[in-house]
Amino acid sequence: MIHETLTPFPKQFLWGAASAAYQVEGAWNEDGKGLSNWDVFVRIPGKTFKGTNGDVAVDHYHRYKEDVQLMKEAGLKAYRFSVAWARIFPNGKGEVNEKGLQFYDNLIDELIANGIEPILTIYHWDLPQALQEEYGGWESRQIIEDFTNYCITLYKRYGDRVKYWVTLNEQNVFTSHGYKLKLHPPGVSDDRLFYQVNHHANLANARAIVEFRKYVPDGKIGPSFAYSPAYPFSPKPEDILAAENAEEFNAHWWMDVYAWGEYPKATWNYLEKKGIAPQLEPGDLELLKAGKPDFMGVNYYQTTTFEKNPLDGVTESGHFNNTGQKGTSSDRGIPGLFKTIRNPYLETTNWDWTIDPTGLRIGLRRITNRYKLPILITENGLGEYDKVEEDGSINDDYRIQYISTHIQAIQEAITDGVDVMGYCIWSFTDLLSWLNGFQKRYGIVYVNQDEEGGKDLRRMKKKSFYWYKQVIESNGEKL
Ligand code: BGP
Repeated sequence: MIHETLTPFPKQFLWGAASAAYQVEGAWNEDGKGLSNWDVFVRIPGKTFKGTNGDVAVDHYHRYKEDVQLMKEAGLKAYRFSVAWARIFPNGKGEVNEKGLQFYDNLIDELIANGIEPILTIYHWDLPQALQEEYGGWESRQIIEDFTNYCITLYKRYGDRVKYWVTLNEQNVFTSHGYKLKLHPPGVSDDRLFYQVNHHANLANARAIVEFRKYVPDGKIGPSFAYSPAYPFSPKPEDILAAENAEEFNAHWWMDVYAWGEYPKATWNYLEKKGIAPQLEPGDLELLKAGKPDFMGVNYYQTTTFEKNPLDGVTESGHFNNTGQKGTSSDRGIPGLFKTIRNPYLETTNWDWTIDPTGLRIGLRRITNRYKLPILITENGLGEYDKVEEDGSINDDYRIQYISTHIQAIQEAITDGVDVMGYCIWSFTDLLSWLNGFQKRYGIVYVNQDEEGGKDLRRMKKKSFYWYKQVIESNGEKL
């Protein structure tokens, strides 16, 4: 559809920015915080780019007031942040740490005092290490009880002020990277366990939503899904089928459960035949159906293109580009289902992520047609190298180009009829990229921090900061 005129963004549109506790806070062992799985994982040699960790990150824990002032200056309507579970429960359960609760009280109050709507992510990957050690974290159904208790603690404490909540950030990423690809903690590769862990996360997500209704009846809650819409490489039916396989395996496998409480059929049958389908217990499917979200949270960065993969074809053990050397990532796939292939029509970043604003529109429409839920875009942005000029300016026109074309695609989707509640750029300040150190920058505010550390961490507004401010002021009219 090519529209002659575009529908304006809704008046209440949440123009925002997002972050995650481990990537910004630092203060990894302060004020009673317990260890998280990431605090431990990053210390294993070779796991992250140049061995970077979030011990200091960008020191948001101590500089949150300054950061919120910058958000106010940019005119942000919303700020999505995550709570570090191990700050609230240093051992994941049991005794609560009042100082941890207090930190987020302060942050939330500061945001509200400055006219910024808080969007709270309950879990953005930093699991209390104590739970990993006690029962394998997500590997055990015990996690459901402890996660629910953690959620209720947050609902009771912040539910009066926080109205937008995200349950799990990118469940598809933390389970697959943790239990298939060995890239995230606990660094395991075990297909059966991966599907079981993911099932526990689904149950925890549903329970969190069911409990939410009791404590924050006027709030809205949903998961954040990392959605990379699948394209077929060619019009060959076998490539179309490969893309359908990928869409079901990589997207419906999660979003169908969130929205309908059902696992998609072909994937389920495939896994059952292989003996790796998750084990269900009585009551599981009822719980999944009961935990209906208010919106689908979407983290969108790129699309992926697929072609047929024979039974003796490529596997998932390809090379990932975590160095920023363009062209170093390799294709991956599941034999008999699909394999990735470079899309000749799309530019890529230095980290080999495709740049595809139309893919966002396509993804938003697919979600709308399939699930009929409103969508909150919980992340979208460009990770690139930035250069500070001699006069201190940072001219990140490439980031402006990326974000503006994606916002335009959102407006087109809105004109198509998609209900988009808001849009969070990833990220506000620069921050630690989990595996890519500090050189892969996302912020509209530069932070003087690098892999060597010891910098003064000062904040500097990039060109994109001023640009985004004007986008917000004009409610998306001035791109
Ligand atoms: C998402 C995560 C974020 C963030 C972003 C950018 O998957 O939710 O936490 O890191 O991707 O990814 P990266 O830092 O790997 O470039």
